[in-house]
Amino acid sequence: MAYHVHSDKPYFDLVIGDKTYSSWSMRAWLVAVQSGLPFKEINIKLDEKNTAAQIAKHTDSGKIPVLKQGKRVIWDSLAIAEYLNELSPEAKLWPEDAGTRALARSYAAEMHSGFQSLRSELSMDLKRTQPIRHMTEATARDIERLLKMWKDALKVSEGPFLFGDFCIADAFFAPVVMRLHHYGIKINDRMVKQYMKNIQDHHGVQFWVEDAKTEKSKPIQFK
Ligand SMILES: N[C@@H](CCC(=O)N[C@@H](CS)C(=O)NCC(=O)O)C(=O)O
Repeated sequence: MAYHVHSDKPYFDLVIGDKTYSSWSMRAWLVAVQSGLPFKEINIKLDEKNTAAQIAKHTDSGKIPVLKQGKRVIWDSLAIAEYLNELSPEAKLWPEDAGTRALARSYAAEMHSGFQSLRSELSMDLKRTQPIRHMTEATARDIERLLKMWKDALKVSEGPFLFGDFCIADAFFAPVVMRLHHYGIKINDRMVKQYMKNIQDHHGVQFWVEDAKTEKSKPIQFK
């Protein structure tokens, strides 16, 4: 996909995994797209014999996504998102109001460190077409929590995204929206349904999903 690599002079490189499976990569990539800065994508196939060696060329952390800018190496999706916010303040990657910004950061942080059960049982798979047959109570609780958080935010902002305009918190929840969709989780709330549609219609998400369709990858599980 060309539009985020259009410049001869990319501002940074972003090392990411398979678009079909790598939810952490998707988060950082969406923030990168939203930053409006041209960047070059470096793709690594996950779960291959040489994956660790490929990742080690870019970071000692053993994980992607990784942002590289000259000698600077930033790893972990949340650190990358914060750095992009500093590189591109005009993109308003966090809400402008301090209170709303703090709340949006709480949302992103909870997604970043929580929802373990949901993440492992509904591992992101953009090629999945089968609804989930059985769900543990822990995952059902995670989904309940998630929907409550989204409803609370949307009631105040009235959309189109959690805090009005698309922000880092939305990028962090985008892979979960895809999971709920691909695992056939029934959503009754009108506002939440509309939010999920808005995420899926976001230009960055659409580009990501299109790229995933053309990707050849074997089924793997990442949380
Ligand atoms: N907390 C990290 C998690 C990163 C992570 O777990 N990435 C997975 C891919 S989605 C990875 O690099 N796994 C290494 C491997 O599969 O070898 C972040 O936010 O960036």
